[in-house]
Amino acid sequence: MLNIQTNYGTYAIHHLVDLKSANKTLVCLHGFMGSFKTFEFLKKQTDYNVIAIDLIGHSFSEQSSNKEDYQLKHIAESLEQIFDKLNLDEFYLLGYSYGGRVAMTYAYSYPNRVKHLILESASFGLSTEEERNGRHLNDQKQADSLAKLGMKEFVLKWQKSSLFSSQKLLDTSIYEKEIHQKINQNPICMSLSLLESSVAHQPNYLETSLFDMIPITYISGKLDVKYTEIGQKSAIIKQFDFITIEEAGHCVHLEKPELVMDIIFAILFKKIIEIKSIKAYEYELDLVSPFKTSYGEINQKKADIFIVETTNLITGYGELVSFETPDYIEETLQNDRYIIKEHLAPLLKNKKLYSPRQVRDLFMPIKGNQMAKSAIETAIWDVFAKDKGVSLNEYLDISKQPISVGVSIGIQESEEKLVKTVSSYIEQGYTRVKLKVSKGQDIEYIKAIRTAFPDLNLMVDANSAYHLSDVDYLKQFDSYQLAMIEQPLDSSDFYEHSLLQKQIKTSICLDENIRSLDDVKLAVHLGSCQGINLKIPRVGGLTEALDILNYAKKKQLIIWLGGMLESGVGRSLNLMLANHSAFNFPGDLSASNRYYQEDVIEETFTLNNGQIMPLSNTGIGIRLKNNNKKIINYL
Ligand code: OSB
Ligand code: MG
Repeated sequence: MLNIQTNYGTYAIHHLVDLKSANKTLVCLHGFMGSFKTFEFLKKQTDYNVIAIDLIGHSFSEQSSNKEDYQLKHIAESLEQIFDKLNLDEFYLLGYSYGGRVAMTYAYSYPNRVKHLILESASFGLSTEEERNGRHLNDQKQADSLAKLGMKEFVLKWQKSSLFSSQKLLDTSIYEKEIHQKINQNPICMSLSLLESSVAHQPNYLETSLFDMIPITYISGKLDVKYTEIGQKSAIIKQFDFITIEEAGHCVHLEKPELVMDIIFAILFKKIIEIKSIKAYEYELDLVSPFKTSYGEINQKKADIFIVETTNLITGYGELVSFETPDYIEETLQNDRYIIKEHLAPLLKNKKLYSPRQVRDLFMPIKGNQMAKSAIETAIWDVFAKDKGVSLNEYLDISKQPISVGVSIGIQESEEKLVKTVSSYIEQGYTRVKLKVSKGQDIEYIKAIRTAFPDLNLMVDANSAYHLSDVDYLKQFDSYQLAMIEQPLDSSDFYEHSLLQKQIKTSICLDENIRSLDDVKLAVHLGSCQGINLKIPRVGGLTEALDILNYAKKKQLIIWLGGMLESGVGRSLNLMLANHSAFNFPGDLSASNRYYQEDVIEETFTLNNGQIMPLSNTGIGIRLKNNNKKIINYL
């Protein structure tokens, strides 16, 4: 921490990451009752320098009792002196709420050093004398309330504002840290800040030339209706970029730190993308051997590979994994093509994207159809990683290591045939075997495998073959040390699974009915399962998958990565995620030769000591083989 004396008080300056002189610098200004700690989430990155300044009267800056020090134009003057002393000639300026108003005041008075202004949930100012007077009276009331209640009660009352209500959904530890930081401020200084730095004493920047002087980006949380409207309406009159984030309130950086980080990165490094086209190739892939489940058998799988191209000519690939028949879940390939063409692709038209995480937000008006969404969303993750010049592994900050994998074996003609098949997979090095079962083609098969391979890490997948009335029948499974039984009951049931789990010892793992983080929460709270098969496409893409992984880690769930008989495109994506630290069981990730006669990508995944290595090139790392297929236009 550095203390810098100015004409209007001494300020505390915090370098949040190791300073590198060659790097760009982001200066951050916190909100009312906040501190430099607001921006600690930016410590995770090393791409740019982060300087957070405690505003006057806040945290480590001077607890000044001098009214003048709190006037916005004097704060701006102090900041100019600070930047001068730091020899900071050029920087990006981020201001949250009150800090956003300080940032505007500074940038308007001293525009030369500011490359770009990023405003998070900040008011531009009021238009009429009447509004300003009203605001002043209200500030006075707040200050009186602070004097009467003291810091703690005042903060608790302050937090009751609808601007912050969504924060209560955060982890209690995060929420309490936020409250604690505010309670520790000096009440006299907070009162001065409230009164002297008020919106009542600033111009309405929408009526100034600020927007012609500096490029501006405005961020709001969609649940904060007031500031979202301010951003939206103002962006129509003035030249600036407006971004609103779903499922976040006023304090966007607290509720969606990754998204805010991505937005900052995109602005600093000019990595904002626009989709130019979406196209697809339609493949028909022949399986090396038929895949039989409790609901049907296939010899061939159709796979559409989506190709997303940006205006700066980056190409991302995503796989549509749905089946032609709605027998695994209700989604079908034919319908997904329609959904992408008519409903998803148009949502991306002429949109600036700062983060792959924004795609889930953009797709939110369209219900369900997760696999359709995932095909496009994952292609856009590929684009962003490529634009940054790193593998998706690295982009997600997941280590690149060989991954222990399992194999999913379809129902075989006979027990002898099954033992042979399993034996050959074990010889190849697979560390976990999953048997597909259906009623009648189960116990004898399990028994045969268990007898032949007493120590094998073995599990079964029923794909909804049983009914709750089969509970006594299913109890027999408990004698075979199965790691788990996947989706024994209906593909949309949670309740009966919870009843079943109470009566059988074998852990239930849910697959078909997990379409979102909400589904995982429901399953956990009902006790429907102990494990989750996480398939990126079944939950609508990588953003939701990552949220599920973070939740699973906190709840210490058994979680592993499932497959959809993907071609090399989807498989490479799966392998990029499979080293995520939340996974704790080998996934359905097999070598290329287990699946198709011929794959769609140049690369092959081979098994080495039971492990597969993710690819290393940028993005998902694949190159599509040349083909003479017709290309289908979606956008
Ligand atoms: O239920 O997990 C399933 C494949 C297609 C459809 C459903 C399922 C499966 C698998 C995974 O078992 C096979 C794989 O991709 O290795
Ligand atoms: Mg399954």
